[in-house]
Amino acid sequence: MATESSSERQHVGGHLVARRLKAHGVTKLFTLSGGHLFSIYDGCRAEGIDIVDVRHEQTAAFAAEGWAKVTRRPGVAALTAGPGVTNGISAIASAQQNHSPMLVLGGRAPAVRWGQGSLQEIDHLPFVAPLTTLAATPSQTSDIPALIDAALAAAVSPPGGPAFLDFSLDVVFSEGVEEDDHVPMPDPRTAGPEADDEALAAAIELLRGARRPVIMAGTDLYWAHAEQALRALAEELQIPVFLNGLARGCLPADHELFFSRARSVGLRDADVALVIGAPIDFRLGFGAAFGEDTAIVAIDRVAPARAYPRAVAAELYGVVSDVLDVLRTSVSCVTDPGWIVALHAAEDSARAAEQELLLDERAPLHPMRIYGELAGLLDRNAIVIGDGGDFVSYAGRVIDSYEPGCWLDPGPFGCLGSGPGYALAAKLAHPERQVVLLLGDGAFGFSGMEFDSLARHGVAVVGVMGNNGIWGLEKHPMELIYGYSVAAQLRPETRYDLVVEALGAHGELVRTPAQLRPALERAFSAGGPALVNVLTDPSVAYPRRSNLG
Ligand SMILES: Cc1ncc(C[n+]2csc(CCOP(=O)(O)OP(=O)(O)O)c2C)c(N)n1
Repeated sequence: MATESSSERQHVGGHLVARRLKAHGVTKLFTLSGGHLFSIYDGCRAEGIDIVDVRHEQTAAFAAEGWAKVTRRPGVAALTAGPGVTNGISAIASAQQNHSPMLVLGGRAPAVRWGQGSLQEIDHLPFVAPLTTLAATPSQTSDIPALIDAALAAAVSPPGGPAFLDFSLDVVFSEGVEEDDHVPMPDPRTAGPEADDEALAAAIELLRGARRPVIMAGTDLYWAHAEQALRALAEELQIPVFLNGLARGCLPADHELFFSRARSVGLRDADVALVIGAPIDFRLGFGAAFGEDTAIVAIDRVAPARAYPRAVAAELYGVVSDVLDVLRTSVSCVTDPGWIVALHAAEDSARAAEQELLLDERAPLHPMRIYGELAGLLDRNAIVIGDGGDFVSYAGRVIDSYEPGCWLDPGPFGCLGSGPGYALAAKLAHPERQVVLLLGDGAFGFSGMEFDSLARHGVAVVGVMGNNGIWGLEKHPMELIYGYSVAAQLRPETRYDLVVEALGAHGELVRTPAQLRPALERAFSAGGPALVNVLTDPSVAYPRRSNLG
């Protein structure tokens, strides 16, 4: 039997990085250039990992997160030492809150001169560690392969999140030995503890007595690949389903048990709520979205990092689909058929009430009119990404998802500027699918330069902008509270369509509803990235109850 000699197992650090990434199935590295990273680039080139370079490190890191969101496999970004890593911090924080598995590779000033003031020298670990599942600096080149294994394992192990490794210049440019084969990543479907038997029994008891049960499922259901178990549970026990975060699409929007507009009444009037993989945070009114008497059964992959803001009747942490299967097979349907009928009535009347705005004829346009038109052009598996304020809130309300991983918003961290990175990664991961990027004109300012990246890499994302000339989600609430607003104005009618044309993309300006559909159609058939700049009515304020608290 042939064995490798130690010289064959000897590689430059950057090649050790790339070889290990490749062994784990990584195909793309999102990055922005920096000399500290050259050895990693050289390794990626040798291993056939595509290097996708962007115009701001924040985008590279958001692209890595976006890759994770649409593939459920870790995305990888490489950020140069110092400012490259600090520029990526918002995306790392976002991935932490979304439990998105990703690996951030940092450059790092040379170890041999540490503390002497090298270019871009800063110790990343103290500020990255609180945001990551693992943060480390290999002290020797030969440590690299095992650390890549450990970092990817930490990224995908429940609850999941970003992992970080940085590579001192001298370590990553030196040679080291690749000792062993890689350790495979844990399977996200089966990783996790065993749910507690007593808690399971309590949950079964509650469900047996439920007449008006609901399921409220969120992002961790998606990461746990539990959409089939969710569907089976809902169908067999006739439980209405509400979805948020990345769970949107885990039950198709046209399923008879899927509800969205009926959410307030559904959660408020439920006697038992199975809260599956969804944090009880501001999106659920810190628990107040449920009725005072609603018994909450919390189900997730692992216990949450935060204490629950209200009492929870049972907590089940483990392999989510196994837990759901046990509940399904232990309880027979007792749902009051009138409960489903009542929710359908609430859903249907809310949908009917939306029709007027979806067909609104005003110019500049009502944002809802844009979604009314867009809905007719979207494929069932289109990936829709939201990056903005009020414009995206409207989309969140009316855009329906039919498959998992088809709706991407920043999540609870709410970072504007995430959209172009998400969109770049989504289209690279799924070139055959429509990828639509919904942008506020304010949001565009954070990473609009990425239309250059989309054009350079030939990535046909269709951007649709709600251009109201203001920071709408801030201006309207401030005026409501203070009677005036500051720092809320943008330039009216800015020609962002011409900006993207200058960057090599296709641009469209839409002033009237009649211009919208032809412009969208041209954008979808442009064969490259496009932006439809729709002038929208700045007097429209999204009807929200609260903003911050
Ligand atoms: C990085 C970042 N900065 C600031 C905010 C606060 N913020 C939330 S929404 C919003 C306004 C967004 O304006 P725009 O994208 O034009 O959308 P609109 O609300 O006008 O539809 C702002 C400033 C944020 N969430 N993230």
